[in-house]
Amino acid sequence: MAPDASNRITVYVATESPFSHRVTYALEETKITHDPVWIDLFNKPDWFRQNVHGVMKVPYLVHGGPQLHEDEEPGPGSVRIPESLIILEYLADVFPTSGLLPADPALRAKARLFIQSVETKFIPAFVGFLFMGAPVHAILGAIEALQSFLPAEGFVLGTWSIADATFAPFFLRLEALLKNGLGLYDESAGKEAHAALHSERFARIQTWITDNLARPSFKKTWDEEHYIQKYTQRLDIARKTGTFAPGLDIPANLKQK
Ligand SMILES: N[C@@H](CCC(=O)N[C@@H](CS)C(=O)NCC(=O)O)C(=O)O
Repeated sequence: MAPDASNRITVYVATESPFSHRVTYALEETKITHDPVWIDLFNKPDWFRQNVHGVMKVPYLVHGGPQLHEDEEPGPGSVRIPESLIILEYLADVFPTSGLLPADPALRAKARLFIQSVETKFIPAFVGFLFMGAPVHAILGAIEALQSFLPAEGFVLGTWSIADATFAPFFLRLEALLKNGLGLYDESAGKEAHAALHSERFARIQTWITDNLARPSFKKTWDEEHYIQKYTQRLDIARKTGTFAPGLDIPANLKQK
């Protein structure tokens, strides 16, 4: 799906960022032509703050105008959108036949309920478990709640939609971190979480993630080895500075873990 030369889509994204991955996965899935600009989160360029997005967070979408050089300021007529979920909904609105969201209002409502559960239950539990010493049952409970949305087979709505794109990047990152023992949780809690996720209790979510991984769009946008390398780097910095990301300070007693 190609926008004309004067109506480009630019996405500012970072390879390791699960929020960015939501957007790159969805864009690849629909084959909407887009120009990615890769931001190094360890060394955010000044032009990103000055010319593009003062808040300096990714993902960030610019729609409209000609193709941008990476440090160029978007033109005044372009649409500029932060926040991964708002970007996904915007793309679904602008490209209604792209398969991002079905037309059926009941299915759209189900997608939004799933997304709300990802945002309000899973993400706080994910951050709590990985960085704050929260108990393992909270994250497992949040994943179980998401699993309960899944039909007997296929994706959240049966066919693939942005609902799947909101959660798969996080679930795979969690699996990769647990497998590698990375995070500020106790070793025993990590092993418990990993074993539980591979038990019968989570069999359905495992087939769902396998189905996501099998999609060319997901394969193209996910590099586990690269993610682990970036995450290890970030964890080292967090242990030294006490901050994992802007607004995410880690408790002093967990820094040695
Ligand atoms: N709620 C935002 C969260 C975006 C976010 O926190 N992005 C992180 C990367 S995963 C970021 O840009 N952090 C800035 C930094 O690490 O300096 C969304 O859904 O897009």
